Amino acid sequence: MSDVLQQQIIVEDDRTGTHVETLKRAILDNLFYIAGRFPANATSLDYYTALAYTVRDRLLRRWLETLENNLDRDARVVCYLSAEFLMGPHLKNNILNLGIGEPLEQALTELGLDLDEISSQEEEPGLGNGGLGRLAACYLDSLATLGIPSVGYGIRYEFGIFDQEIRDGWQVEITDKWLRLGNPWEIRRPQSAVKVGFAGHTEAGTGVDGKYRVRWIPAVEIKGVPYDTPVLGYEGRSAGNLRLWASEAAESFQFDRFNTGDYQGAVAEKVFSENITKVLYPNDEGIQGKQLRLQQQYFFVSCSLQDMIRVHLRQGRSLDTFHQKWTIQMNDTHPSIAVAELMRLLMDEHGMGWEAAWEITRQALAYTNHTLLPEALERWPLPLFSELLPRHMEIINEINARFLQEVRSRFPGDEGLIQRVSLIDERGERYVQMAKLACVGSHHINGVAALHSQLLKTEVLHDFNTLWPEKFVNVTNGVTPRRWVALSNPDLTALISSRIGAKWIGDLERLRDLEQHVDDAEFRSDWMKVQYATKVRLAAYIREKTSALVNPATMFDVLVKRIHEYKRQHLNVLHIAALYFHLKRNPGLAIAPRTFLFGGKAAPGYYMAKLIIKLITSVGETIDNDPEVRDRLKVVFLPDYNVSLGQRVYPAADLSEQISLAGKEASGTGNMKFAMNGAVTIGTLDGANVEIREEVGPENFFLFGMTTQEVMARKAAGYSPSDYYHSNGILREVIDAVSNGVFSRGDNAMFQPLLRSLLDRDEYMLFADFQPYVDCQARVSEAYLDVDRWSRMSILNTARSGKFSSDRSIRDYSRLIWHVDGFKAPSLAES
Ligand code: F58
Repeated sequence: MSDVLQQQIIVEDDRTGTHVETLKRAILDNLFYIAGRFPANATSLDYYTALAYTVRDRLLRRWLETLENNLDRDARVVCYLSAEFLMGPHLKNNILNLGIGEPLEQALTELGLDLDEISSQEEEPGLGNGGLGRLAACYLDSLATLGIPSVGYGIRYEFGIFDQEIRDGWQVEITDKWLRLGNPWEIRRPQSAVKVGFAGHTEAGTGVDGKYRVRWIPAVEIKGVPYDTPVLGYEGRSAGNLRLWASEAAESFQFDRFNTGDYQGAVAEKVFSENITKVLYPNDEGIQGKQLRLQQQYFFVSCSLQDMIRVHLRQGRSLDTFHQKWTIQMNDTHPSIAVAELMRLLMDEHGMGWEAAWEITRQALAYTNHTLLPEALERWPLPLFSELLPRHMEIINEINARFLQEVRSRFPGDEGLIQRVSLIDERGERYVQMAKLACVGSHHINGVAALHSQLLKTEVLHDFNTLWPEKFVNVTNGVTPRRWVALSNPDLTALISSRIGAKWIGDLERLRDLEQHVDDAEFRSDWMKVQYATKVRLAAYIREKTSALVNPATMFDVLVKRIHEYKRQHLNVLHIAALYFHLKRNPGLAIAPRTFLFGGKAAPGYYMAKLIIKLITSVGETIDNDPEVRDRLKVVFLPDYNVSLGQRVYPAADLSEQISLAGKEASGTGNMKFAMNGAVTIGTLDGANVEIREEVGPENFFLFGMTTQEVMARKAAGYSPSDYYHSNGILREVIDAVSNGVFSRGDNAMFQPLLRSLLDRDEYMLFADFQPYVDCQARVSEAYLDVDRWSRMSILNTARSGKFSSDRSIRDYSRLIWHVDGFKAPSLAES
């Protein structure tokens, strides 16, 4: 055959083609037409914009095709209502899911560009605090991957979670301006805007049909404008939608007031409206919200429900079938006002009677609980609630009256029960209790790990379990292996795929096939080499960001998550201090040198958490200044822990610290990300640690600490932390050192609040778990010195982490709660 005939002629659309030449043309085209630049004077940011649009063009077709397809299939839609979606950077994730990594890298190389440099320009959308928001993002990935029609509904905060800087060892918060440079991934849909009311009063009367009707006349009305972000599934076969609402003024300002000289009054409504989605509350569990928080919650819930109803009616359906078409998952209680709002919309806006509306509401909604901390259960002072949402207050009172009536008839005379389950807390100042509202208004209630779901039934929601045991199910959390392994850890991904093929990325149970390679010395050695290389990369990053020098040959012992007393970062610090004194006394000791890495943000108003950060950095500084120990121990606090940093950290960890007090962490999801990447866990029997240990095997997990039962028993018997202080010399030495200013340049006042809380109360029982933790850490050190043993443990952690894919979680939700199934178009290669 002649050369001319052999040459394939490729005709591709510049917006969808994926061959190298087409991609190069598309990037340059977008650089010119979108970023408005010639290559000669384009910056990395310009190239980021050009590349982002090039990738976006390619996913829009799949996205719109999926939406069409869902319409044709008449499929049930999962609506995931969440006040937070912590999506992480989009660019590389979309490249991965589109499967265009190779031609794109080549195109960029030929253009003299570097993907890492370009993608580092992307500001990550930090629209969440931690685990709960990130879980929502993993679930959208899996819903799209499994081809389940889905919409993630949430809030388009103008300012997401603050950026964290560390100055003089303390956390400093910096405003997150993620939209500053634009956001190529979203599409504003002003034609789908809806109106949301606040405050005002209600009027009861008779509708045109002669039936009793209530009208709510809000004092203010604002506009919710949706912004859509396509969420592509793995292999690009289907996609979902993330629809985030931004608040705007219904009118830009009131001309009548403006004309009469009342300038401030004229714009007051605009300011009120725009404030609602201005900023994400950076609160951690337990810190109660303010009025604006309730406004945010109601705002996005109302927008989302109105959106569903509009689509439903536009498709020519009757609202009697609303629950058949839409299944709505409430991510914690933040969207639980949906119970009252759906009732209001069905009754007041669409003329339905109470019974029918209640039936539909209950069959449409389901509730996921994410916390066992009693202080974290949301409740709103009744006066605040009824002023802001007077109609919803009436509806909730009616729901409550009917509910309590039902309870009375089932459990006559049990007034204690009535008081405990009432939606309104009547002891002293009155509150609306949102978890109870969510329970009453939902067809299913789930916890997020087996232990957590069990404790919900026996403790936190015990009475509701007595009323409706059939409502309670468990869905153990999961994380997406696309972002958390394939994207974060490309070298490990390549190594795994070289042995067992690449199908595991879409079917994580297949990782089990790695087990048969665990006895292969060459494989183990390759595994450890990959691990070492990721540590070298993280060390370089740490050096660049903090100027700290980290030795990649040491064990990387990592604790990254929000800073909270129940998560016990300070227990880790106590161990480091104990090790420090131990090494000083025994300079010849043969222990594995360690680098302790910490990361996480403290809620700005949570003083104790901020003090814990200061303690970590202070111990780190003392060790750095001690030539006797600093080659064997190193402590680094990684500033600004977020999704991007997580992607660097999980792959580089040897040891994963999951050390919360048993019964406090609902699940944890970082624990899963570590295990998938081959880190071995040191942990308590808390949250999903229990299941991780079950899966990977007790011999591949370092367990310590009290069980939940032991915690309860010890509390009941009267826990006295000072007994431990007096009877344990190691603990006493550490506590005294902190107290005497050994780690704070002689300042013996700085850490007193923390020490007092430990010595007086120790709510999270660090002292009780201290010695078992120290002993367990000694076993870790010993195991780490045995490379053979450690590499086997590491491989088996990855091989047996299949259960923790969010694909499995979404299948569980689909089977147990949503009753939906997926449909996938042929893969891009097949179509
Ligand atoms: C977390 N909750 C749980 N809440 O603590 C964690 O165990 C679990 O794995 C995760 O949810 C996912 O199920 C959590 O992240 C928050 O961030 C709330 C945000 C809004 C204010 C209260 C805390």
